[in-house]
Amino acid sequence: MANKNFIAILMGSDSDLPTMKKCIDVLTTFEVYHEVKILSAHRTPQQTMEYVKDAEQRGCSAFICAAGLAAHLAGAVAANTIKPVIGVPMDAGPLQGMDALLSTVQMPGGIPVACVAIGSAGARNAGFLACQILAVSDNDLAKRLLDARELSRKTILEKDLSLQQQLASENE
Ligand code: RP5
Repeated sequence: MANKNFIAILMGSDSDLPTMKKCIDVLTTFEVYHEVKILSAHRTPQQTMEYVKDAEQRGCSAFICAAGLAAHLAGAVAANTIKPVIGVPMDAGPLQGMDALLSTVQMPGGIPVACVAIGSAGARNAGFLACQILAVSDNDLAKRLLDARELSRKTILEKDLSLQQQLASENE
C-alpha cells in the first residue's frame, strides 16, 4: 500500500508481526496508507538504510520501528532521517521487553525517537500516534480520530452505567 503521505512500519523479525498487527490494524481502520517491512538494524543494516532513503523519497511521513532485545532499529532509522520515528519495544526474550524499552527510549540528545509502551499497547499507540501526526495537516483524518475518541468515551460510560445498575440490583 504505497502512496503519498504513507507510514512505513519496520520490524526486526517476523516474530514481531503478531504484535505489530495491532499497529497495522489501527492504520487500516483510519484509512492511512502504509507499508510493512521486515528489516533489522543488526541483520540487514544496509538494506534497512536503503529502504529508509527510498521511502523518504516516495513520500513517507513517519517511520514506526518495532524491535526486541538490544533494540537499535528505531535509533538507527532516526539517525538517517528527520521524519518522525516512533519506536515500539517488543516483549521478546527473558527481560520481557525492558531491554528493548531502554534501548529504544534512551536516545542521545538531537536524535529523537518517540518511544511508546512495550508490546501490544505500544503497537496500537504507535498506530494512533502516526495517525495524529498526519492529522496535523489532514482534517478528514482528524475527524475520524475525534469520532473514535467519542465512541471510546461513550463505550466506557455505558459500561459504567451497566456496572452501577448491576451493583444496585445486588444490593436490593
Ligand atoms: C529483534 O530480535 C527482533 O525485533 C525480535 O524482536 C527479536 C528476536 O528476533 P528473532 O530471533 O525472533 O528473529 O531483532
